[in-house]
Amino acid sequence: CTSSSSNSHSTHVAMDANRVKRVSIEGNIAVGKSTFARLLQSAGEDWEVVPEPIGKWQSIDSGCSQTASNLLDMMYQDPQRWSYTFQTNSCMSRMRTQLQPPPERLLNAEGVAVQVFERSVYSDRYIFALNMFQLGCINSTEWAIYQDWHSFLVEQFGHQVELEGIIYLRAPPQKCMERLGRRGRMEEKQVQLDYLEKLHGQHEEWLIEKSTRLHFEHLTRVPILVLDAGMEFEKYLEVQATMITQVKEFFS
Ligand code: DCP
Repeated sequence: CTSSSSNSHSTHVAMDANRVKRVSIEGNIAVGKSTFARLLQSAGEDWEVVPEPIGKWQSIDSGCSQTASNLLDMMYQDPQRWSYTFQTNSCMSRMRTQLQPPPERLLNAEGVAVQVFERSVYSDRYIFALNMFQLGCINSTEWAIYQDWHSFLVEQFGHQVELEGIIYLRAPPQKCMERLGRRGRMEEKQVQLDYLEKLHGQHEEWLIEKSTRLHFEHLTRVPILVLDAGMEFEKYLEVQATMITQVKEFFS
């Protein structure tokens, strides 16, 4: 089996890392991160929204078989067997996305570009991987290995994976459950409210109570904007406008 990848783009600037502002949108499964990211994109700011590479997790080409594997599905079907593999893959694909330089056209007059990500390498670790470890789906050996390579990579990439801000879309787990049901992603059909409650708890500990033990000094200083995503903001223009104003003020 062979595989290769390349991420060089001639239309992208090789810019000094500290001239890119990276912001991540965090929040429970199905809270509406993609919807909110699209809203931000259309809000007129020159921000690049970088979607989560979920399609890659649903279709992994091993190069050795006729059909691609759906690792997201495998993880939900047999979390004990596949959680470590899934978390490794999701974090690696996100690292790659987070390291992509923004297109040149996004530079503002001061030579700064803003990139908005759906989630980050930090929620991969402090929300999902940690949760799977606490649930016993990642064992202590896997957890030690995960943390080791995660810290190593984040430290090696330094500024290139640091965030300048976090937007936390906060909503009751019950609301996320309803939205999850409505969107009907095949792989998530057995997700229970209980699981969303645990993930909600992880978000709260990290972003509100600040009791999660973080391993990166810069992360303890990142400003966090908490937005109430309990309302159906997709439907209501006034709610959208208020949220966008809050974001603009936060980053001005
Ligand atoms: N996932 C996971 N572990 C990660 C990242 C994601 O298990 N480290 C899973 C949870 C979901 C799917 O991947 O089943 C996508 O989750 P997200 O919450 O990141 O994205 P959504 O598409 O649910 O976000 P939203 O509906 O808020 O746009």
